[in-house]
Amino acid sequence: ERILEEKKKEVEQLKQRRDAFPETRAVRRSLSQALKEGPQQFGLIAEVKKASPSKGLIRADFDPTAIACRYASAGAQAVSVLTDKTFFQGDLSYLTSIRKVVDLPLLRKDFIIDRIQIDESVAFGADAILLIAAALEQKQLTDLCRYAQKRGLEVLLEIHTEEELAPAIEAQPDVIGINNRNLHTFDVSLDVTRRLIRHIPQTIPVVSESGISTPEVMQELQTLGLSGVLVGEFLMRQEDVADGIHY
Ligand code: IGP
Repeated sequence: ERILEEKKKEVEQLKQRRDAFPETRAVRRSLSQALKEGPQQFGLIAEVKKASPSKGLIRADFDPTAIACRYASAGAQAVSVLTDKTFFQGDLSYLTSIRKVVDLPLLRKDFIIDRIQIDESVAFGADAILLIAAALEQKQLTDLCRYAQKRGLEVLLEIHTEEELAPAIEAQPDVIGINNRNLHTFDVSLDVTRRLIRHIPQTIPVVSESGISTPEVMQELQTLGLSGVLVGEFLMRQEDVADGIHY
């Protein structure tokens, strides 16, 4: 709730300052396609994440472009970039600087509640955005999803409960993310993925997010029919982030 309050203020400021965002490149990388390019069609979205509300500072020696390069050379299929400043110590400029050195699809990880943030994501070079079912009403969810797709971005729609399943499928995102972390309590359990995956049509690619670190878990998730995983903290805690990536 605190994060969303802060986002509303940011959006208001953004609307004040608005001098149309410059048009950027037309060619975008597809996140959903990239997932299929992983070994056995199981993809890794590697996250650039300096800090979080649940863990505080995760990595002191933090160089976003160097980290993204290591992810790319170690074989990740996509890079997730935290752009929220206040709670995750991220920055929108990381998208632009990573774009210059890495050719993988870039997912903008933030709390998107307004179309203007989608225009901003396009301008800063994102290929995909995150939408969080728990943060949006059904109408908003569907509207933001359509709008992003119209602007050429893919949408990764994140869910955490059974109740969020139907609205999420209704919105027709490109990828569904099952977040193992409860955003209110910060509890993490892989059971969330084990439970929810059974109810999602096989035509939609699904990734499991949060708290993933071992090859055994990756193997299990693949057996359950997931298309990939999104991993942040575990990779960010390796001295060389590439050391965390092994198939
Ligand atoms: C990554 P982890 O436990 O591997 O660092 O988790 C990712 O799932 C997490 O950063 C995340 C997130 C979010 C961050 C999932 N949903 C929404 C910000 C906003």
